[in-house]
Amino acid sequence: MDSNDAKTLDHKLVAHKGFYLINEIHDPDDVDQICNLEIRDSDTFVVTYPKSGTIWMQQILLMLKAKGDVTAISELSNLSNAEVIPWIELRGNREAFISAPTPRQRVTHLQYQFLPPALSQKIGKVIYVARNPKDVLVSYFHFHKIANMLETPKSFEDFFEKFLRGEVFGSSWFEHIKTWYSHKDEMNMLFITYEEMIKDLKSAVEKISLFLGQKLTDEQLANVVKHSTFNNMKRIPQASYEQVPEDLLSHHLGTFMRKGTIGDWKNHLTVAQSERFDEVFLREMKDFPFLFSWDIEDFK
Ligand code: PPS
Repeated sequence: MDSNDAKTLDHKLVAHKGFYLINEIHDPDDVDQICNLEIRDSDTFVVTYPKSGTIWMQQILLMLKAKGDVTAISELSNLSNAEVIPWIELRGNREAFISAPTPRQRVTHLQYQFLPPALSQKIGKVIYVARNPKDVLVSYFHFHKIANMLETPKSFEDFFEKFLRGEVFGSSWFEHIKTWYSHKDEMNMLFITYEEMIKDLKSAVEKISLFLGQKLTDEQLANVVKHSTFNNMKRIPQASYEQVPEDLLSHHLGTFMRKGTIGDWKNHLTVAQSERFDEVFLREMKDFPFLFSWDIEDFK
């Protein structure tokens, strides 16, 4: 057995109520308690399927809160973005949420069923960030190569099949988006896409600030945009995840901030894989009232 096999055997997913969690960093009993949390109107949950723009949204929310003043996170704070806007499902984070000061902002990859039902009574806010699933698949494949809590993919082909079967943390991309979207009108939900953020970050940031009721001047909004671009985020260690300890992320094997674009799937999927993906997509998403962007050229 080589070291790669050992890693594959050691880091397994755990199926919990039809949803895959990561053994090492999630506790199913704790995750079950999340739905009992008391929600305030001022709470915001950013909901994403993995690799859809979570850390980008963390940065935008933090910059909005700081009214565009990047020194608030880059020089003054030694806390990473993940510590300021943490994942609610990580071990220990649920309890910290209870005593956290208002406004509480959290991110989550969980399915709808695990979140407090109060969200469906329009208490608190939800920002759902969606990304075209071919790019999610590719980003997730590369992330599996650097994330030590996840199985190292045997090959792209193998990961492709696992993703389509939903045998990854987050389970099925299709179920995740369809379930959350089906509850959209019951919630205070902003549904936004990674692609529209790429296309016009300024409009996206304005939309988010309006949704959160945060009033910023044009200059402050311009600064939020400036410090949330891919290239600028890369330079902020708190935002780019380069501070994550090496035992969790093998930084020498790749970066969290990898490509940050639309259509990288074209460099990975064969024509046959793309056609198979399209078949599944058409079957699964036929009633979904939304069109995705698959190519950066769509915006040129
Ligand atoms: S995770 O692990 O689920 O929290 O990952 P997540 O943050 O959801 O997604 C990571 C991908 O988002 C890209 N990213 C960005 N793209 C454009 N602009 C900005 N500012 C930005 N910040 C993060 C990141 O590069 C990952 O995508 P890929 O395709 O791998 O580059």
